[in-house]
Amino acid sequence: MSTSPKPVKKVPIHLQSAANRVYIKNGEIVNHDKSFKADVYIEDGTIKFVGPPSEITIPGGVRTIDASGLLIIPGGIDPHTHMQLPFGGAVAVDDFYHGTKAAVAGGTTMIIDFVLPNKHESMIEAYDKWRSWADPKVCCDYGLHVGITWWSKSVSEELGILCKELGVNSFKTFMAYKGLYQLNDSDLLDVFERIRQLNGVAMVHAENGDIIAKNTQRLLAEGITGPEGHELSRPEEVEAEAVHRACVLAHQMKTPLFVSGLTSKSSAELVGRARRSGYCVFGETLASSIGRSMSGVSKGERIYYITSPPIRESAETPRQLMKSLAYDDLQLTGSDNCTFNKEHKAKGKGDFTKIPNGVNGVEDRMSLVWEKGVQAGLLDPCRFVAVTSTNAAKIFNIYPQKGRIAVGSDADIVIWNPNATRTISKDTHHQACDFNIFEGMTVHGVCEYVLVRGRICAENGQVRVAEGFGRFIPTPVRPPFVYDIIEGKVQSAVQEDHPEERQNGGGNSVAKKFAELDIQIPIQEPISAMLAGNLAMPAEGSLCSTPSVRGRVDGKHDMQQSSFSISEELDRGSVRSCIKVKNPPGGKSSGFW
Ligand code: URQ
Ligand code: ZN
Repeated sequence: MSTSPKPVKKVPIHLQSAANRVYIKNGEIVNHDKSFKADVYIEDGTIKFVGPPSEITIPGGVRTIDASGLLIIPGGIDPHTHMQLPFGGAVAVDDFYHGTKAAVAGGTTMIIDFVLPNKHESMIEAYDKWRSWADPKVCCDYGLHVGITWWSKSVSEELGILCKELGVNSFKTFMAYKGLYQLNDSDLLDVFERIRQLNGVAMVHAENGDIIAKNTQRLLAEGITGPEGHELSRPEEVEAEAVHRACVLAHQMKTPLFVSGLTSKSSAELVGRARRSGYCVFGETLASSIGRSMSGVSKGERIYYITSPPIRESAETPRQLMKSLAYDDLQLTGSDNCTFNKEHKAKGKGDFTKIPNGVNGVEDRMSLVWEKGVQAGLLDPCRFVAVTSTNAAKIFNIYPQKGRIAVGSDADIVIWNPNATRTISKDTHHQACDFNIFEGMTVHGVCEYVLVRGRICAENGQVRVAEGFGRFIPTPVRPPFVYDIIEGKVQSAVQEDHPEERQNGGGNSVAKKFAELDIQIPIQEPISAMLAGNLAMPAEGSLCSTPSVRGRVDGKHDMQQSSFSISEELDRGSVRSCIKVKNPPGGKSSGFW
């Protein structure tokens, strides 16, 4: 019997002062629905004040950041990452530490990763495994989607536990990866039906896996074994067919659907058409697809760009997808960050089916969307915030805790320099992989500061993160921005119907009932407009074309008062707040730790 004391588990101690007080002045705040000049005061990881400097008195010892000429935006939310994923006979090299450090360096302050159980593995055991990987390592907050890689009564029961007890509201299905993750239509219908029953969000990787398998067999038999075989096996129409089918299956089950990783104009247009037909569907595209195409990539280099769905050949595709984001055919951007080193990719030399799928994107997503969207004149800054942060927060039901600069929201904040540029390179990126698919690209949009729950983690090019500082963020079921429409509580104006139909409830049966009873349903602007903030005329002097003025913080705030209390509702157009600040525990803070 050992007598030596059991080693005490080393828990990282985060050197945070009790106050964590930061004041950001002279900046332009950009939310998804408006932009305006205001100062921001942060304490203990939460935004406590947003307003003019005349309305707040700052005590000494608070770290002050001058954001003159800079934008203050919500930290990016990347809803699609695969850190340290075991896949294709390798393990993705960006683990939850390097991957989230890179995320923070690029202005993303929350990721939503994927639990991908093996077939016949318990969903909950897989969830526990992912939690054990992520919790000790993440440098920023994170959430989890769970992949439904097989289906049975037991899986259906586990979905209920994941929703009710484990903070999961979104479940990924695959129409590709035959034999590994792929489900058939019958199982997809059962899965979507169960997700609807739980008020969750269904997600789909939409490529027709049967066509891919057939094409792959033929290509290999014809001796086409190089990386070019990857895209040849899954051309755009193989994605578009699955996108359409997924939308119909989900619509028939009345289940909200998130189509992840769209890579082509044809697929984006299908999602836009489904939305205008009243389907509750959201489309995501990726940093890799809006950042570049395969045009001009040499045969020998192609092996490093293999991801699924593939980066498309046409040089037109990135701009077409960015326009889809601008038109609101697509609602958000992810990275699908799943990185392998060159040696791993080389395993597929001579057989493209052996190349582990996945590329980088988590660090460069924000700058790429700014460069290809705002700098290119296709997005305004508000829409940039919508598609890189807010829409993900709303769809996965963590808004406005995340995805907004507002009193009461988490202080996940990026101070963004829209005019600065940086050149992307493996030599300077913070990712663990030994190459970067955007190598040599110069992009506008640079983070001058990144705050993760009030902690300054990136400052003028220096990244100082704390391993394990991030938290798991539960994503509750029934996101109102999704389910209010599904349940007919509001009628979405994006749905094309005739004006008279619209008066008596349009195509919506609940709305029809209300019409018979002469109950007026508030005609709510389309979910996408709400998500994107395209609700009202531009506010005076706004940077964005589609803001709506939602009221402002009122009342004088003297920071020297006895105790800090906030009586302000989270930013729902709230106007009143009363803010008094005590001196930090133990007297004045000695400065920002
Ligand atoms: O398909 C996915 O999303 C996972 C398995 C990562 N691999 C990829 O090619 N994107
Ligand atoms: Zn993925």
